[in-house]
Amino acid sequence: MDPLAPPDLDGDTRLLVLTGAGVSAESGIPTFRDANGLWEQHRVEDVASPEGFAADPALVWRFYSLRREAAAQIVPNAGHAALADVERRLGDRFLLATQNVDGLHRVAGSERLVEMHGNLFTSRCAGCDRPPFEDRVAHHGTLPRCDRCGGLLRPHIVWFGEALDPAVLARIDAFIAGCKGKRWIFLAAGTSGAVYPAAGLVDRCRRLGAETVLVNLEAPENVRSFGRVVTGRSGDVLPRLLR
Ligand code: BV8
Ligand code: ZN
Repeated sequence: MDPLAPPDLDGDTRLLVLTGAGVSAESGIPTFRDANGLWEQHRVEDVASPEGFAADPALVWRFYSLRREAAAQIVPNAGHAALADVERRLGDRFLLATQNVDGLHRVAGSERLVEMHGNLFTSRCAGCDRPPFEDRVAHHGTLPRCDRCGGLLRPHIVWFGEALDPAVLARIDAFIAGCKGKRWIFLAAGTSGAVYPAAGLVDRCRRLGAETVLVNLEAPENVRSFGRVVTGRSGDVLPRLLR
């Protein structure tokens, strides 16, 4: 069998996609857990947790400001484009849940998209409940403060130990509920399956009858949960698999 034979997406088949840092790696954004990944230079607890932010908000703002500046120079790759194309073909039979915070899926044209872990170019106030707002500024040195309450601004990112946005989880749950009794596929691309609740999606979808496909550079922690594994670079594999 052709390892890149496209899954049958005709008729009424639904497709739920989960992407991770490996999809953006092809655009030049470092992943988290690969060699010289982001977590090699920083302890997760120091830069991606509420405790870390409370202890040293300047360090956290430096970490996210550097990523904000780097991501602003990056363009989507063929993997992002392939996902935007298949969304146009499937319409409401498609949903993309990304763990990535770099915004590249939206730049590539994805609209049926939920950002599970937030967005690099959005900030919110840690001191009041003003709505999150677009913020492309790199805050080096000075700590940005809310012009309403004077509280500290923070990146609108889901840190470890923080709950995901209930609205995001509700959109994923609604899509999965809509697949009941239908033929559907869960496709994960470029993710190490290390972070929950995102990493738990494959088992949940498989138990509910989905075909499960993984596109990854190497076998991740939860590789055994997938019915089909296509090893390779997401920028090469996704355009061919989803053609
Ligand atoms: C929560 C923001 C509860 C930071 C991130 C069970 C249930 C619920 C929670 C937990 C649980 N068990 C443990 C927990 C706690 C924790 C967790 O999962 N810890 C892990 C480490 C064990 N989970 C949480 O804290 C979550 N919160 O559930 O809270 C709660 C409930 C109610 C009330 C209060 C609390 C929050 C998790 C979100 C954390 N934030 N991001 C930031 O981005 O700055 S997670 C972070 O890791 C990124 O978002 C990233 O997307 C994510 C996963 O990493 P990957 O995307 O997979 O990237 P990685 O580098 O790991 O892997 C890349 C893969 O790509 C590799 O496999 C590589 O081989 C491959 N690859 C590389 N290049 C390519 C490629 N593949 C293809 N092509 C290529 N070219
Ligand atoms: Zn405020």
